[in-house]
Parts: sequence; C-alpha cells; structure tokens
Amino acid sequence: MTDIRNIVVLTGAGISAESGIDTFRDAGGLWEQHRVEDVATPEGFARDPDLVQRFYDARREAVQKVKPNAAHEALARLDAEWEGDLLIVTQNVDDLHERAGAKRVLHMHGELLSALCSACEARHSWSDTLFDQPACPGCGEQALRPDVVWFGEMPYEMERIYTALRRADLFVSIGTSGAVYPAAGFVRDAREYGARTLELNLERGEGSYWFDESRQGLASHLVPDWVANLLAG
Ligand code: BV8
Repeated sequence: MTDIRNIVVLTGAGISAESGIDTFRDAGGLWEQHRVEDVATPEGFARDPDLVQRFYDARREAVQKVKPNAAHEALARLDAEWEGDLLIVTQNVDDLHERAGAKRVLHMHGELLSALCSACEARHSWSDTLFDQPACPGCGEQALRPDVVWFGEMPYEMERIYTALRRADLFVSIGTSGAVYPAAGFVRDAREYGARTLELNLERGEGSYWFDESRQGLASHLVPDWVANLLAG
C-alpha cells in the first residue's frame, strides 16, 4: 500500500454506534422512533418545529454524555501521522471525531453542536436547547434551527469533497449503510477517478458491490487494524 498518498474516509453512524449513539437504520434506530419526513426535512420542521427541536435537543444533550471509541481514536492517529492528504468526510452530526483529536474533518450533514439562524444565516456553537426559541446572538431574531442538513437540503462543502475524491488514491467507507445520496455515490466517483476503495462495516452496505474490498465487523476492531497496517507501510 506504499503507493497510497491521498486518502478520503467517509464515516457514518456505525462508527459512533459503539460509543452509544443510535444509528438510523439498525433495529431500534432513530428512524424507527420517528418518521424521517417528520424530523429530518424542512417540511417537517415547518409543520411541527417543537417536535423537531425536541428531537435534536435530545440528541445534542446525549452526544455530550458519550465518548469517542477506538475507531474514532484510530482515525485521529491516522490524521496525526499521515503525511499525505487526508480528509475525513463524516455524515455524522456528533463531534466524536474531533473529541478523539482528528483535525481534517468535514461535516457534510452539519453538526448537532451548532445552531443556524434562518434569519441572518449565521452559525453559532451551541450545546444547549433550541426548543425555547433563544434569540440569535447575531441578529437577535428567534430564528435558530439545528445546523444539520435535512433531506432535500444541499450537503455542505460538496466542491471540497469532490476535489478530494478526484485526488484520492484510496477511498475508505466506515459505518455507513450507503442509503443516502450524494454520500452513497462517493465510492463510484472515487473508482472513476482511479482510487482503490475499501468498505469497513458491520454488514455489507447498499453500495458494497462497488468496493474493491469489503470487510465486515465492528468498527472498533476493523479501523484500528486498518490504520495500523497502513501506517506500517
Ligand atoms: C440532497 C443529518 C439535493 C441529519 C441526514 C432518490 C434516489 C436517490 C436520491 C434521492 C432520491 N430521493 C431523494 C434523494 C436525495 C436524498 C436521499 O438520498 N434520499 C434517500 C433516502 C434515497 N438525499 C438528500 O436529500 C440529501 N440532499 O440530495 O440535496 C442535492 C444534492 C446534491 C446536489 C444538488 C442537490 C441530503 C441528505 C442528508 C440527510 N441528513 N442526517 C441528522 O443526522 O438528523 S441523513 C442520515 O442518514 C445520515 O446523515 C447519513 O447520511 C444517512 C445514512 O445513515 P448512516 O450514517 O449510513 O447510518 P445507518 O443507520 O443508515 O447505517 C449505519 C451502518 O453502520 C449500517 O450499515 C450498520 O451495519 C453499520 N454499523 C452499525 N454498528 C456498527 C456498524 N458498522 C461498524 N461497527 C459498528 N459497531
């Protein structure tokens, strides 16, 4: 693997599962408790803002009570020691990559610990509730919403992601079902640009067919092994 220089890693809810954060589609997951249309779309938010704010308030509170696991720590080690390009594109809205020490992280679906003002479009670091409609620290309007990308909304920093995919020698997908686009299509883009592709997941994801290699197992086992081998050269 010595001809690997530029790496793009895509992570999903499965990398945070062993930290105690619910995934979306596993049994008992978030989407079993709520209809996606009701809590993860702009229409759902317009229809019942209190329900949506409470859904995200509960997740924002929960994420502050859990810790990164060995998979997050292994990616942080890779980030610290890898001399080539590395971009950790995460679909997750938790901050466990950062809390493990990773720096080169891109939250394409936003972050729980950030609030977005619908009036002035400012973003504010936020660890509290939004249910009680606090005023935007910037413009004073009571127009703060969770700073997450809902279905039908444009994911963040897509250009930066595609630039990294075009330069990638290796694309690794960790803990994602491959059910949601455009993230689920990155493996095909990476292949087209000539990257090798590896899937690390509890079970084969929906796009498993597109990967050169797919390993099944717990992220806390697969990711540290993969990072150790890569750094050993
Ligand atoms: C967009 C943030 C327009 C909020 C999320 C028809 C066809 C194709 C596409 C579409 C279509 N109709 C509509 C679309 C577009 C739509 C889409 O893809 N819909 C799907 C349902 C078909 N996408 C969008 O709307 C996106 N925006 O398209 O904009 C556009 C785009 C580009 C250019 C111009 C215009 C926006 C989507 C973002 C939605 N927001 N989250 C929040 O968090 O509340 S989605 C949410 O689900 C996640 O962010 C993530 O992206 C997605 C998938 O979740 P996963 O992370 O994969 O988690 P999941 O539970 O599914 O799977 C967990 C996996 O981990 C499993 O495989 C499991 O086996 C594994 N696992 C479990 N435990 C472990 C483990 N693995 C290892 N170890 C373990 N211990």
